[in-house]
Amino acid sequence: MALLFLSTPERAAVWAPMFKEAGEHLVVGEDAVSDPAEITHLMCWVPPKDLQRYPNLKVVIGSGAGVDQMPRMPDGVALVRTVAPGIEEMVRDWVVMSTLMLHRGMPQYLKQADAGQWTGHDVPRARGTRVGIMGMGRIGTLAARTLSQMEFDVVGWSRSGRAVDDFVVYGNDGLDDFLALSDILICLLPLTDETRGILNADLFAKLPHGAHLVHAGRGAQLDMDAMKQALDTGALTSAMLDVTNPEPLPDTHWAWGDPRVVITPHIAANTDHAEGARHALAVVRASRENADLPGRVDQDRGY
Ligand code: NDP
Ligand code: OXD
Repeated sequence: MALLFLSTPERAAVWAPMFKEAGEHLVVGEDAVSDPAEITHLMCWVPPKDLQRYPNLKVVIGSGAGVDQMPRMPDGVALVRTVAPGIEEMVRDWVVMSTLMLHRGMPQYLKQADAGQWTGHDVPRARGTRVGIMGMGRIGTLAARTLSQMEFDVVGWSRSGRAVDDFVVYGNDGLDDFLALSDILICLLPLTDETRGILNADLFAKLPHGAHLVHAGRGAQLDMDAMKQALDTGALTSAMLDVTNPEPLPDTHWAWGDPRVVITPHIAANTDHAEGARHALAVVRASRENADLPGRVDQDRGY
């Protein structure tokens, strides 16, 4: 049983001693594979094309929380995403920062700062401001908890509508009701066939007029031109994007120069090397014991 590691040398330098200490076999890079039959696990962002080369491969571990870049695995090969508290806490922090920035009018103050303009505007309260979170999974739940502690009125939306703590969570058929309650809309959805392009003109029209958008899911969920139109009509007031469509965003793209839009280059989180290794070791142990694999992806659902 061995895990084939296809990632950066910096990450390998952390993983190798941890695997050694755990008594697990780590093979760094395909060139180091002496016997393809011993490879049972593979860790990568995107796998090599020829997975048939590894006849005993059981599990592919994606190095991030999202796995939309992964192809469908061959029969008998499970797909797992990295589940690490650091990723979830970092995205939560980015979402809370962005929500506060939009709520307190920071795009406008940044524009004023450029012009050296000292002008105050109304100061809104969190209490009474409604925040809607699309995707009440691991990260959405963390964000909901923190924002509700800050007195925002938080509601959620998910595929199942599954209850989370005391939050009202709408299911698929409650999307319109959920959107009507979202003064600030936060997207933390995985990218699947169902969520591709979901942030579009139709959706923006169903938000309270002048709503704000916080997007940390995946770029392909957002129709950037529809967002511009919504900003121009006032349907949207401002947006914070950690993910864009396309990615990277070309330097000539209109959104870079638009003071209503603040962009960060997909940096809400990264995977802490040691946490990633601990997760991979837990996956290796679970598969040896035929137990549930932590972070297992339902490949039919796509997340
Ligand atoms: P989870 O799998 O824990 O949660 C996903 C949530 O989305 C669930 O609540 C799920 O519903 C819901 N969902 C999925 N499909 C649909 C749909 N069609 N309609 C409505 N709801 C849906 O994922 P995480 O919280 O860990 O991560 C979410 C995403 O965040 C990742 O997939 C990734 O794209 C993004 N991400 C971005 C990062 C960044 O740096 N910007 C870093 C890390 C993650 P249900 O509860 O019913 O299953
Ligand atoms: C991830 C990401 O999915 O960085 O982990 O977006």
